[in-house]
Amino acid sequence: MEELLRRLREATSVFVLTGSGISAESGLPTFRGVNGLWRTHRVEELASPEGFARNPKLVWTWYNERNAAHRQAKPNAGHYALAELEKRVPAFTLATQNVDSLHLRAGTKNLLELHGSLRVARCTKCDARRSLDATGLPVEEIEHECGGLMRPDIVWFGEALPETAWRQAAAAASQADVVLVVGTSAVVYPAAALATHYARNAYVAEINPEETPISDGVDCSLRGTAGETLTTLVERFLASTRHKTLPRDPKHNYGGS
Ligand code: BV8
Repeated sequence: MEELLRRLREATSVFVLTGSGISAESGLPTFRGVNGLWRTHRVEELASPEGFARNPKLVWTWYNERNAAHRQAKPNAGHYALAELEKRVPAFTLATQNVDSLHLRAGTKNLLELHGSLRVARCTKCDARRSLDATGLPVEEIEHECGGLMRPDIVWFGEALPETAWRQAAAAASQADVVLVVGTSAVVYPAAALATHYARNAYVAEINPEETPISDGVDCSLRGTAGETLTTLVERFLASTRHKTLPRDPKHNYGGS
């Protein structure tokens, strides 16, 4: 961690990519873990346009359950550590693959939701949008008045990522001095490329209790949970930079919410 701390102290721009592992300590299941969603559900049928077309009610039942769990869950120390780090570096971008809104609730400002969120439903035909609360979308309201179907505003397999979010994430990863890759199996593209191809000019640190396909290629692998490891990292970073005032560097900020 010493070298990572040194790099963070010198960094002008930090980019972070997170996956479902950062929300595990908030009680939300990951995809590939032991009780992962892809063990307990036929995800190909649920998280795909084909699955939705085949059985929209079943897909909404699953997403309404996940949405309710997201609203019940609270951001954990890992989410809060990243929100704190953002305030202490000149430029910071966090791209998440998660749709649980926990980074937003933890206070992260420059957030790119690469795979969308469960805060909104949108019509497949006229693109009408509707905010979702904890109850999600009642299955009797899936049909939209225009004849289209209301679907979750998230990215399914085979679908393109939101163009602006992707472009900003790729730019931020390419310009970053330090890249943190937290709680992702790094197997889903193009998001995983942010931690490898786009991060090739950066010092890359992975935070994950397990090895992943990118572990051999990163500069630093911190084998631990996001909550514990990020808390230690940010606490030590703050202690070593308490005297430092931070020039905000607007040119490095890549838009985002
Ligand atoms: C697309 C939203 C094309 C829905 C999700 C090469 C290039 C481009 C595409 C492809 C390619 N090869 C294959 C593809 C297609 C595909 C893909 O990547 N397939 C994979 C399976 C091979 N990609 C796509 O389809 C993408 N779209 O390519 O479109 C296109 C282009 C232009 C025009 C039209 C089309 C879209 C992919 C998005 C799919 N949507 N989610 C929903 O949530 O329901 S994917 C979903 O799984 C997540 O969003 C995430 O992205 C992905 C991986 O999950 P992780 O978050 O990493 O979770 P996982 O369980 O796998 O791992 C958890 C990790 O946490 C583990 O490592 C574990 O050790 C760790 N962990 C556990 N506890 C902790 C912890 N870490 C820290 N602390 C802890 N406590």
